[in-house]
Amino acid sequence: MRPRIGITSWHHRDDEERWEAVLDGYSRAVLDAGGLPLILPTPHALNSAEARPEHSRRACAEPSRSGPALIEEYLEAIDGIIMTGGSDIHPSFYGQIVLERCAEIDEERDRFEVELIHAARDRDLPFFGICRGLQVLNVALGGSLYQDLSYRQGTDPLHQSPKERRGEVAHLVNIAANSRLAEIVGARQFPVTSTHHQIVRDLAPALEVSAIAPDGVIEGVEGPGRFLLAVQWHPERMVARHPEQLALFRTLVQYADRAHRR
Ligand SMILES: [Mn+2]
Repeated sequence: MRPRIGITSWHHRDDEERWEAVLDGYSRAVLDAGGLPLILPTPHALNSAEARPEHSRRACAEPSRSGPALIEEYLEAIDGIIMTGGSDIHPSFYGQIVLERCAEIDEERDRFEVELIHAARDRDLPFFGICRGLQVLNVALGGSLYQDLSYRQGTDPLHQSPKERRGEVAHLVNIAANSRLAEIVGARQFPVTSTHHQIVRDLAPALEVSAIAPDGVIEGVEGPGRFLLAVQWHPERMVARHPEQLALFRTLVQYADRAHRR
């Protein structure tokens, strides 16, 4: 069996219905890299108790403990995780109030993904974060964010590039020597897409910077364990024109394969 890669998903609600979805670039890249993509819906079991008004006023920095059994079942079913892009994590997770330029927030997904990160760390499950996935990883491990790039002096507005959807290059990143990322991509500098409007402020103590933009914005992080890596750009949107980006997915799948066979 191919190594099974869990892919976190986005959900959208209107008055009557709720969708669970994710851009197909993630699952295509996992398939191309030799893995089996499995989309992970945000569990409703985590949400029901939290949805009550008396709970919604509570600081959401305290993660829900109502669904750990379900998260353990998810982790039993997968060998590695891709934490995907999406909306902004609630600033209370890193001790801030919501500022004016903070965008859409999905607290259900925030709670699920923060718990998923801790449970995956307990199992040393291979983890690859993309865009929001990098930000949630940093916050879950004790770091913080700028809620909008305009709140950080000297930040290039190009990070929020309208070309993103077409997978077009927005800026370069410089890769840290001796990092796992440098080993994977075999380069010290390369061009990336960029559509994020939030950026890392304080890096979580367990993480190290592995890629940085010319204006100093953190674009890649990695940490201890079998495989813990995250990037701020969208490799799943780049693989068609920049096949070297597939190496990131291949490496995740290789480590997931070892996890699978342990
Ligand atoms: Mn960027």
